[in-house]
Order: sequence, then C-alpha cells, then structure tokens
Amino acid sequence: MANAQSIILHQFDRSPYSEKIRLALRMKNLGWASVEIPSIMPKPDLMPLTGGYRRTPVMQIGADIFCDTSIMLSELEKRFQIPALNLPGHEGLAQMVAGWTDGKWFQTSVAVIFGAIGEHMPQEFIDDRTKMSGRAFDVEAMKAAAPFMQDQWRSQLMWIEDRLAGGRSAGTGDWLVGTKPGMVDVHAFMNPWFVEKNIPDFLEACFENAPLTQDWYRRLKEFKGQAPEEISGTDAIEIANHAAPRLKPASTAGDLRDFQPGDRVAIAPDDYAKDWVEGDLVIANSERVIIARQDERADNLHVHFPRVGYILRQA
Ligand SMILES: N[C@@H](CCC(=O)N[C@@H](CS)C(=O)NCC(=O)O)C(=O)O
Repeated sequence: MANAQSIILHQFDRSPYSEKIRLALRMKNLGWASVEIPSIMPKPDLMPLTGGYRRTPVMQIGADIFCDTSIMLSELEKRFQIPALNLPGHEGLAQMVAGWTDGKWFQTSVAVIFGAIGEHMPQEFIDDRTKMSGRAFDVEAMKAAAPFMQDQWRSQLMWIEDRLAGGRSAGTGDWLVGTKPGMVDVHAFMNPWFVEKNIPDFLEACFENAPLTQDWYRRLKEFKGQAPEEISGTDAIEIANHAAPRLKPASTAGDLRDFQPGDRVAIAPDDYAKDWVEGDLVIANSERVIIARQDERADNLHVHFPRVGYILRQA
C-alpha cells in the first residue's frame, strides 16, 4: 500500500515528460504509485498539492511535492543513489542536454505530431492548450509546416546517431556517454518515445538512417522496472495530509536577489502555463526553490521547483 515514503507520480500514460520519469524509475528499479490525472484542466485533485501548477507530471513523496521533471530526477538521484544515473561524465552535461531535448527538440516533436494527428484531437484539448499557452493551437498551420518540421526532427535524431557512432569508433561505449546508460540517455529518450506513441511509421523511417540509434532506443526500452500501484487523487492527498515534509533547515544563503526564509513569494514557469504558486519561502539556492504552503485538504506541504525555467518574485 502506498504510504508517506512512496514515490507517487501524478501523470497520464501518453505524457512524454511522464515517460522520462517512468524510464528513470525503471532504470533504478524503484517501486512507485501512479495517480492518473487529466491531460486538460480542471485537475481538482492535483491543485491542492501544487497550489496552482498544472503541468504533467508532478511527483509526490509524502508532503513533498516536486514540480518539473528536472527537480524530480535530481531528487530521485539524491534519495535512491544506486544504481546511479548521474554517472561520471553525465554531471552538468545531462542538464545541458535536457535544455535541448525539452526545448527545441520537444517543440519540433509537437509540430510533427500535431501536424500529423492534430485534426483528430478533441476540441477540448485544443481549447485547453490555446488557453494554457496564450496563443492559438493552430492545427492547420502545424499541418502546413509538418514536412519542414519532419526534416528538422530527423536532423536532431542524427545528433544521437553521431554521438553513438563517435563512442563506438573511440571504443568508449555504446551509450550516449560511456559504457552504461545514465541521465543523458533518459533525457534523449523522451522525444523518440513521444513520436513512436503517435506516429510510429515516421520514427521507423528516421531509424532507416540511424541504426545505432534504433538499437540504443531498443536497449533503453528493455528496462522492465516495476508496475505501479494505481491509487486515486484523493488517496494521494490523504497521504500528504498525514505526512510531514522532509525536515530541511530554511536557507537562502548566497541568494543573488536577497530573498529571506519566510518571505511570502510566488513562482511560475517562464515559458507558458504561467500559473503562479504562492507560499512561504523555505529554501532558495542555485538549483531549487522550496516553498511551504497549506491547503484545506493538506495541512503542510513543501513544493519544490527548479530555478531554471521559473520566475520567483515577492508575492
Ligand atoms: N518543464 C516541465 C514540462 C512538463 C510539460 O510540459 N508537460 C506537458 C505534458 S507531457 C504538460 O504539462 N501539458 C499540459 C498538461 O498536462 O496539463 C517538466 O519538465 O516537467
């Protein structure tokens, strides 16, 4: 039974960012619980935990709530060290690679996928994404751009092929960095997975010129991991309500902008879906921000955000 120590992932099956975390959980062979959340608003059993952050996935361990996959991966790596994903050579580089996989490559994937299947998406999904991003989710425009975007997508896949070929010819291993799979591989896996889920023929066509990548992708898919325990959103809130956040000394030492512990602050993603989450600052360092907040349904929560990709301000 899921409890205050369990890793709980609030997610949905087709979510590529969720797959990134699921792959890391499989590679670490960790047990976990899953809460299936809607892919569009409203998300009534998620908001009490995050305080307004609506994106997918969200990770919970007891009363600690983790928003954004980068902070989830960092936390999993800290708490469950063996087997490590931040292997020698992956440190720092993994985050740099994620800047590309989650940025440019992901945007190209979205254009290719919705250019191909956008017209089959329900109107509620299109309306939600338009509202979330503040600009039209223009399926017609994506359809028109699809051929150019396909070229760009494959070109980015070939960077993986180049890296694998380089490792092979130098005799330094057949993963992206060295002889074992790690965090860089986790980040790079997401976009091919997203494309395979939606337009498998296109991925197959790209693999024709990228045999090393095809083999690398297949090897990553071999991690079996553990099947999650399915729990409800209300169960997850109950678990948070009966847990306490992990004790951490409040600190903003070295902060560039003079935030102090206890400051009333607000934080939001800086790209789109700018939903502000308010709370009392506990920790602000170069990697993350932790804010304490209370909810009617969960007394005392610590919500974690990465620093990169987020805006922090006094509330
Ligand atoms: N920077 C975020 C991005 C997450 C993201 O954009 N996820 C998509 C789904 S895979 C999303 O939130 N879509 C809107 C939604 O699910 O409400 C992260 O790394 O977790």
